[in-house]
Formats: sequence, structure tokens, C-alpha cells
Amino acid sequence: MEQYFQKEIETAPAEELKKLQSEKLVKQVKRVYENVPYYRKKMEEKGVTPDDIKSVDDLYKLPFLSKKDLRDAYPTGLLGVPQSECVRIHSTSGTTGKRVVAFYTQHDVDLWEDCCARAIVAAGGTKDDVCQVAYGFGLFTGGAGLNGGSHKVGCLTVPISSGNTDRQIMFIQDLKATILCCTPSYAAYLSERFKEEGYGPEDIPLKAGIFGAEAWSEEMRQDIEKNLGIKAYDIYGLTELSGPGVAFECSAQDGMHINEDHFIAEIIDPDTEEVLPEGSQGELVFTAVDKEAFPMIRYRTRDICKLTRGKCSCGRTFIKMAKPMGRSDDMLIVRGVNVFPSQIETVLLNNGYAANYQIIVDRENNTDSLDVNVEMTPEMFTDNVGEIEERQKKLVADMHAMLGIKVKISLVAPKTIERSEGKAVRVIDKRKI
Ligand code: DLL
Repeated sequence: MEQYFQKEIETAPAEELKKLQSEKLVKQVKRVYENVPYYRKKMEEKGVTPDDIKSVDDLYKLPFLSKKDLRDAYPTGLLGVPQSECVRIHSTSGTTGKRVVAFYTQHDVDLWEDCCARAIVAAGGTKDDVCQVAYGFGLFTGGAGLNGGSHKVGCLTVPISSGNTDRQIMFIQDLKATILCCTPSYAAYLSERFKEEGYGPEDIPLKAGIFGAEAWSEEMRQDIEKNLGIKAYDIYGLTELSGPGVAFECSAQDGMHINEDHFIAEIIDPDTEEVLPEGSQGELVFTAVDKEAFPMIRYRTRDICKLTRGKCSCGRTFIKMAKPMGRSDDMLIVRGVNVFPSQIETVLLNNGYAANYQIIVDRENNTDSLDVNVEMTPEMFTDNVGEIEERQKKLVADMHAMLGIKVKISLVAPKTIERSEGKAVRVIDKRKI
């Protein structure tokens, strides 16, 4: 039977949600206009006042916030309350420039933990579960967010943080952990280590995993599910909006429900900034209508995905976002062609490889080169050169079919590519150095 953490809101009719969002939006815009001079100036430049915002339908009138705004206003220029009302910060490195520093009031922390609790319950979690939180603790939001959510659900919480894989395995086995929270790349590494230690899926007490913080493919989900003997659920979020739990997967496992009572989602064309109709692929933009300390209005995430509203078998009415293909700033442009690392991963997993690979982009004689180093699995490892060449050829052909460009593939021995305990670093772009 489907369980909910907050059934009334999670299954509210769409019109009711829209009404709630509209009421909250009107108040939030007024509050931000009055308390955040940086955003008020942006509104003035666009010629909008709080009186112009009467419902969600007026959202398009408001100015966007981008990473550049966060940098310009660093560290406290976007605070929506006096600093003395804040109880915590978290921070993320971002790809360029200054770190993002996000502030939280106690109210913000409570709502965030509720969102994470919804994710854990949607993955089947109850107070009888043992939840091992193997996301990093500290400035990163993964550990703190899922830890708080797990407490709210009443699980026995194991705040182990990332790393020390032997200890992870020992606690999972000795404490009979049933839910594992970590990045998908770390989950894949754990499954590899379990296998080496001689544990098959039937020996591992885990039943569910809550994996996010980086793009991962459907094929990788199937691998992790099979190797650990669990259901693997996706979870999405970003520091600017609180952390994990902005959206989460349910038993249907086909997209993540956005916590729409707190976040209004839009999809825009990243170049023209035009709002696109539901179902279009584009950049995800969020307006946080409840956040006090760090109120984000029309924040451009750079994540590329699609939104769909429909009837979900779980009964939730929250709109769903598809797995993000990656950030628009992760997208590589190689010889003029757009390449997402997730497309490369799909080809590899479809060919029986694990997600242990590294993408190296370089430029020689004014031409871009795209090399992918791929680990063979222990089962396929061989020193027969002919066999390796055949495998490489097959991958080159499949990559060409997927991407439309020639990729150089080098198959390497098992365990020669460094594993990650947090977000995996898969791309080395030497062109920027
Ligand atoms: O990664 C928050 C988080 C922690 C989410 C734990 C899920 C689990 P940041 O470090 O600020 O926050 O990075 C946010 O990570 O804009 C996406 O590009 C990417 N991302 C997060 N979740 C997913 C996901 C945390 N499920 C950035 N799929 C976001 C794909 C994801 N990308």
C-alpha cells in the first residue's frame, strides 16, 4: 500500500495546489521586494511591482535570478531576513567563481527536512527502517538533508557520511540497514565491493536506495538494483533551494514529483528565456515560495529536463520532472555537436560495461578530440588484443549512432579508473586549461 508523509498535501487536487502556490507567491514577492534590495532593484529594472503579481499566472513578469546574481550578491546580499534569524548555512562549489552560500532559518530547515521525509516515505521508508546516510556531511547538503528527513520519519538513522567503504559494508550488514542514501556512483562502487567481499544481492539487507546529486542513467539504475537487490529511487535538489528533496521518486519510478507546495517549476528556453509549454525540454527554473532566509525567485538551475503533469499510480498529484540530462554547463560542445556525458553512459551500460569511465576532451590542430576511457568488467577482462579491438570497434559504432560524431575508445583494465565517494568527476576538458 502506498504511504505518504503528508497525504493531504501530496495528493491535493491540482487546482488546490495552484491556489496555494498563488497565495504564497503573492506574499513571497511582497516580502522579497521589501527585504531584499538586490531583488527589488531587478524588479524595478523590469518595471514590475508586487501589485502586478496576483497569481502563478503572473510569474513570467518577474526577473530571473542566476548563478551570476548569487556571485554578485555574495555572501549576504540576497538574505531575506536579518542574519540573526538564520541558524545554518550550506555551501556548494559550483563550476566557476565563488562558492554559493545558502542560509537557513529554523523554519527553512524544518520544511527542507519534511521534503526529505516525503522522499524516504515514498521509497517505502517507515519508523521500522534503518537508514544509512552515506552522503557527505558538512557544507554539502546531502548528509544533513537526508539525516533530518530520516529522523522525521522515525527511522533508526546511521549518519555515517561518505567514504570508508569497509565500514559502510560492516554497518549495512551488522545493523541490517534497509535504506541507503548516497550518490549513484558511490552506490555502484559499494555494489562492486560487496561482490568482491563475496556478498550476493540476497545476502544484503538493503531494500531501497535514495540516490541523487548527479545525473545517472536508467541503465545504471537497473545495474544497481540488480547488484544490491534493491529498488533505487532518484532524488533531486540543489543547495540554492535547500538541498535534496526538491523532487523525489515514488513507487512508479518514472520521474520525480516536485514538492509543489514549496517550489513552483517552469521550463524555459535557455537562450531566449521564453517559458515553454509543458512537456518541452528546456532549462528548469524554480521559485521557492516558503523559504525565508534565502528566497529564490525564478532561479535558473541550468538543469535540462522536462515536466509532465498526469495521474500517477502512487496517487500523488505533484508535477513530475524527468531525470535531468545534466546541466547545460555540463554539456560538451565537441566539433560543434552537443554531447551530454549521460548519453555516453547509456551506450556503455547498454553494452554491458559498468559506469566506470572517463571522458577526455582536448583540442589538437584546432580540432576537438573526444576520448573515452572505459573499464572492462572483471568478467570481460582479457589480454586477447583481437577481442579488445572488436569490443572497441563496437563501442565506436554505437557512440557514433548516439552522438553523430567519432569518439576514440580505449578499454582499460578493471579498477584502473578512480572511484568517487561523492559526485563523480567524469569529464576532463583540457581545452579550458
Ligand atoms: O546535489 C543536493 C542533493 C544532495 C541532491 C543529495 C540529491 C541528493 P548541489 O551540490 O548544490 O546540491 O548540486 C545541485 O546537482 O543542479 C543538478 O545539476 C545536480 N543534481 C542533483 N540531483 C540530481 C539528480 C545537491 N537526481 C546540482 N539527477 C543540480 C541529476 C542532479 N542531477
